[in-house]
Amino acid sequence: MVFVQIIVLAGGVGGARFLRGVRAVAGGSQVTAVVNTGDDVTMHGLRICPDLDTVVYTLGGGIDEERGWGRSGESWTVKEELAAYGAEPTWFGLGDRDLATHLVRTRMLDAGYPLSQVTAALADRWQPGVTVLPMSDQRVETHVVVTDPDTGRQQAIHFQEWWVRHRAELEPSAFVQVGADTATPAPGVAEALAAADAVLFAPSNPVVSIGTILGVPGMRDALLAAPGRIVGISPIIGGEVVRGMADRCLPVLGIDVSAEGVGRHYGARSTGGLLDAWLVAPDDRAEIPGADVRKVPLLMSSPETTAALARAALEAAGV
Ligand code: FO1
Repeated sequence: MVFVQIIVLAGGVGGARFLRGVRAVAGGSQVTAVVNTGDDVTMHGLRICPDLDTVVYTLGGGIDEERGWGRSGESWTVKEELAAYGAEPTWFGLGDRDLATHLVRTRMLDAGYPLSQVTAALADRWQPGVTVLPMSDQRVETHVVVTDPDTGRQQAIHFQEWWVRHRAELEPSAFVQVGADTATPAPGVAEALAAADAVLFAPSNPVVSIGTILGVPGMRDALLAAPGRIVGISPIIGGEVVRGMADRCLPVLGIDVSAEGVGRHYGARSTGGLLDAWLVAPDDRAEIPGADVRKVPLLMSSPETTAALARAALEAAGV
C-alpha cells in the first residue's frame, strides 16, 4: 500500500482491537484514531477517559487483555482502601496502576491543558503507533435515562453507573450526550479528515461510541468532506453483539439489532447517510441501497483475523 492517511472512528474494546489490526496492515501509512469520550467520568476527583485509555493501553501493550480495559498486572489496594472508608462509588474498579493515568490526566487538565494535549502526553509513554485524538476537547458525557424500579420515576444516570453498577439491566429510555451541543471536534480531527484517503468506522457500539462521535457538531460535515471513502464494520454478527451491550442500546433508537439495521442507521452516503461501504459477516445479509455491502469474516479472534478484517476494510475503501 502506498502512503495513505487512514482515519478510524473508535470506542471501547472492539475499537481498540480493530485499531491494532489497522496498525498491523498500515505499513508506513499514517493512522489517526478519533476516539469516543462520552464514557468519560469524574470519580474520586479524578477524570477518567475509558475509551482513550483502552485504545492507548491496547496499542501500547499495557491493556489487561481479558478485561479489555484497565492495566495488565493490576492491583486494587487503593480501591480496597477507598471502600474501607465507604468512599463511594465503590462499584467502579479503579486499579492502582490505572490510577496513575487518571492522576496525571487530572493534574494536566486542572493546569489548563486541553484533553487532546493530555492524551498526546499520556500516549507518549505508550507509543501506540497511531495518532490518538479525543473526538472533542470539550466535555461530552453520555447519560442514560432509566426508570427507577422502586419509585417508577425516570432519572438520568451517568453511562458508567448504568453499565458498570447496574450492568445495563435498568431499562434505558434515552441516551443523552450531555455537552454535545456546544462541543467541537478536537484540534486535528477536521484536518485529519480533510486529508483522509480512507475513513473507517470500527465495530464499536453504534449508539454510545460511534454515535457519540457523530453527534459532535461539525463531525458529519467533516466526514463527508473527506476525500476518501467511508467504510463501516458491523458490530453485530448473526443478530448478536460480539461484546459489550450494543443490543441494549440499539432498540432505544429503534435500530434493528442486525448488521442491516446498523448499516441502514449509518446510511449510505448517496442517500443522505455516511457510508460508501459496509462490511457484514459471511452469514449475514444487509440491503443498504447505495452502499457497497461486502461479506467478510468479522470475528477478531486473533491478530491474523483482525489484520485480515482491517485489510478488507481498507480494500473496500479502495486504498
Ligand atoms: N468496566 C466494568 O465493567 N467494570 C469496572 O469496574 C470498570 C472500571 C473501569 C475503570 C477504568 C476504565 O478506563 C474503564 C473501566 N471499565 C469498567 C470499562 C468502562 O466501563 C468502559 O467505558 C466500557 O468498557 C465501555 O467502553
